[in-house]
Amino acid sequence: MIRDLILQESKRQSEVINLIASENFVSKEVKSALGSDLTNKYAEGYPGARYYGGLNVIDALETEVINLAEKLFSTDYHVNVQAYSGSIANLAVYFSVLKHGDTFMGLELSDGGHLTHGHPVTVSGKLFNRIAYRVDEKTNLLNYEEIKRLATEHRPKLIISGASSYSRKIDFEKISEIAHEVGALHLADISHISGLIATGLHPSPFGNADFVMTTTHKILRGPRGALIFCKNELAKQLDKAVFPGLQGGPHMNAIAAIGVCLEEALEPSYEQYCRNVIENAKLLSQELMNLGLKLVTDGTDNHLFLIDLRPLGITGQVAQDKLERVKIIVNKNAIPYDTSPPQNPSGIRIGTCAITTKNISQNEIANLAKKINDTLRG
Ligand code: DSN
Repeated sequence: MIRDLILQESKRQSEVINLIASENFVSKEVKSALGSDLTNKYAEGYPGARYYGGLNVIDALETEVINLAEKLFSTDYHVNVQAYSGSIANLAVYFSVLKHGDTFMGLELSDGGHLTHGHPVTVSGKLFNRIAYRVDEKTNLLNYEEIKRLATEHRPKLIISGASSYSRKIDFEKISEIAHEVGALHLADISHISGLIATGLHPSPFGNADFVMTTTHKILRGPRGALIFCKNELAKQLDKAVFPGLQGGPHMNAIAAIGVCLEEALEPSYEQYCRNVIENAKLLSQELMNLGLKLVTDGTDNHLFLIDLRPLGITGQVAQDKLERVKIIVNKNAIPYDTSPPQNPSGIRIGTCAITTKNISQNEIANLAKKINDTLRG
């Protein structure tokens, strides 16, 4: 029964056009590592300091994955490769430097931030005092002056940059500067754009930010998991926050699969893939605007953009359902200063990581834009 359902899902994935900005398709090699014998092994602890026997190979493997992560991002930061997911990785950073009730800053969810950046429904919002910063109401761009004003007023211990639905470049250096001026640390959550950073297509937070976190299953085309980087003086407390603070045994099969995706991302073809992701997002967004659709910030610098559905008089849920009926998969998404509820917001988010992996052509993108436009208006 489960086998049938897995096959059904594979079939579904092969029959639709996937425009979900955070999804992708992994290689056979990544899948093979995920399904390998490494899933049988417990490995609590870190290389050279474990609590079980039989770990010689596992130690070599985890050390190699760490080396690959440092190489891909050209950094000498400490790396932890064990976090089960981005949510846990962010939480580990918080627990490594914040105490219950401490203040930190993160981008408002409806403006492109992530739930784990302190939204009140999450543990990050319940345990800590999150001050949300917003994008500018007119331009919908990050307002660094306002971030600085809030940081000066609230004196947070940590400022988080990074987003799940922000289509423009982020000035990580500026945010590090603001954080350090008020005595805060800076966590750059680069989950959505890590590939662009690794290939030099987006300015890097490394060298300035104190922590850098990325999930591995989006543009990096790896398994579900995360990498946490930090300046070396923060390494001990970060590792302790991951294990034993939040997690038990690491999922060594997932860590091996992360290693495979990092090896793939170190190949020259990965840079071309990332260039194509951006080019396809720019082309698709331009075609949609030519057809009269309204986009938040009128375009994109990266792999994603948001369509503001208000001029069409439909909601995000309606748009998502209409598109799914013609086999185009998107997610409903809040737009900045959205007055509609999150369950039925005023926008949809579109990303090009998955269709670029499937080698979509420019002609197909023009046809796709027409189909999206016709469907939304139909
Ligand atoms: N849920 C992911 C996204 O879609 O952006 C972020 O974790």
